[in-house]
Amino acid sequence: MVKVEKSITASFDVDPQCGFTPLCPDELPVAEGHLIAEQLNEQAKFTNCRVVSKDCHPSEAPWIAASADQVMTPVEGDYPNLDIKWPAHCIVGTKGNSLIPTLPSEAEYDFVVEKGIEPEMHPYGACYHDLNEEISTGVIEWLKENNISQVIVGGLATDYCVKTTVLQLVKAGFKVILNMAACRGIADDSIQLAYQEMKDIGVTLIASSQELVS
Ligand code: VGL
Repeated sequence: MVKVEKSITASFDVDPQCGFTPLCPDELPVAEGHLIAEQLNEQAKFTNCRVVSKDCHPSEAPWIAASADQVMTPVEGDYPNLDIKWPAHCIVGTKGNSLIPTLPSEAEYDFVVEKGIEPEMHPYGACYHDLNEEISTGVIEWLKENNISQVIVGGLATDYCVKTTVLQLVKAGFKVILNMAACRGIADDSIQLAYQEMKDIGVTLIASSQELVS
């Protein structure tokens, strides 16, 4: 069991948006992505503080793949904050951008991170707007101001935005618990690598919120 002290712990929902679930099959659907909501709601019961990050993308950007065969190929041109191409997803004002319906409304969260609004930026982690991790989204500062030292993380996708956010939080000094039942990922091999990478830097991996005690 993993003991959690409510007053110093936050629950962090990484990109739990319809665009990463089978509810939006034309975006970036992660298998079973919509099923994470229940576990995110469970883990939040062990905290007084709930944070969410959202991909908020424009409809046109150099990283948007024009066809399926371009997905995950390198972005060409001088774009220091882009790496590979992805299908269009989580575009502001569309269903894909909205939170999975069984989660709280955005207004009910204590802090909301919006990232990826600029066409030439496509960050994965929720803590920085840029890949070099120089432009803060403000969430690390906010958590510290609120005396949070431990974070329980879940979200989409395990092998991209969740992993990157977890690494950023560890680097910033937080103790991180990853709730695996509250995550789903894109590819099995990269999910396993992500788990290993997180374990190696001291993240506590739990199978589900049932391993938490207050
Ligand atoms: C994500 C790939 C592309 C994620 C976002 O949220 O994990 N993955 N964009």
